[in-house]
Amino acid sequence: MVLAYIGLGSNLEDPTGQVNRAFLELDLLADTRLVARSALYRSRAIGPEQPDYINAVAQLETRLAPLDLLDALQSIEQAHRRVRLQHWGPRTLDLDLLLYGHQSIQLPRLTVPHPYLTQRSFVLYPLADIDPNLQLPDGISLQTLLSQCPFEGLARLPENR
Ligand code: A4P
Ligand code: MG
Repeated sequence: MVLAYIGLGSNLEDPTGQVNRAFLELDLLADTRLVARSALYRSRAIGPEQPDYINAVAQLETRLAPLDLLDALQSIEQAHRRVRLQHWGPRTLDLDLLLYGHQSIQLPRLTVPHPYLTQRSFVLYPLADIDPNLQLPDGISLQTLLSQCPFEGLARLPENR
């Protein structure tokens, strides 16, 4: 069993509903259990001009190998009828594999930790909801990353929305 963290993001077609459904779908994956979920955050989009995102993080316990987990995440994205039109463009659902245990993975299809994790407030603050004492595979602590990453552009939504 490995603990994995998934970043969820949506900015089209009822983003809050997309993200809440994705949490349920993650829990239903084979050999996988949703252990914890962060609050939902509204965040200003990075990239081209587009609507605000709803972002969150899920903590999973899984027996799936990293590439099998990536396949599973992409099949959930497909089920949300995501269309890839533009790099960093708007999307109904984006699922990023942020962390997979303490492993560093460099494969053509998969880089873990996720390359932008360390700079993105909409990933770091939700991660801290789940485990404020988290450490990355290279030994850097989440608290250090948070101290370098302003909360700017982010709003934590009240529960049950
Ligand atoms: N891939 C490699 N490593 C990973 C990983 N750790 N997790 C590959 C997931 N996928 C990974 O991804 C392209 C390819 O990356 C996949 O086929 C997979 O093999 P994609 O999701 O098709 O493309 P993308 O999402 O457009 O590009 P990218 O670089 O993944 O963008 P991001 O980093 O996901 O950024 N602003 C706000 N406020 N909130 C957001 O959530 N998201 C984005 C997208 C831009 N701006 C945002 C947000
Ligand atoms: Mg992505």
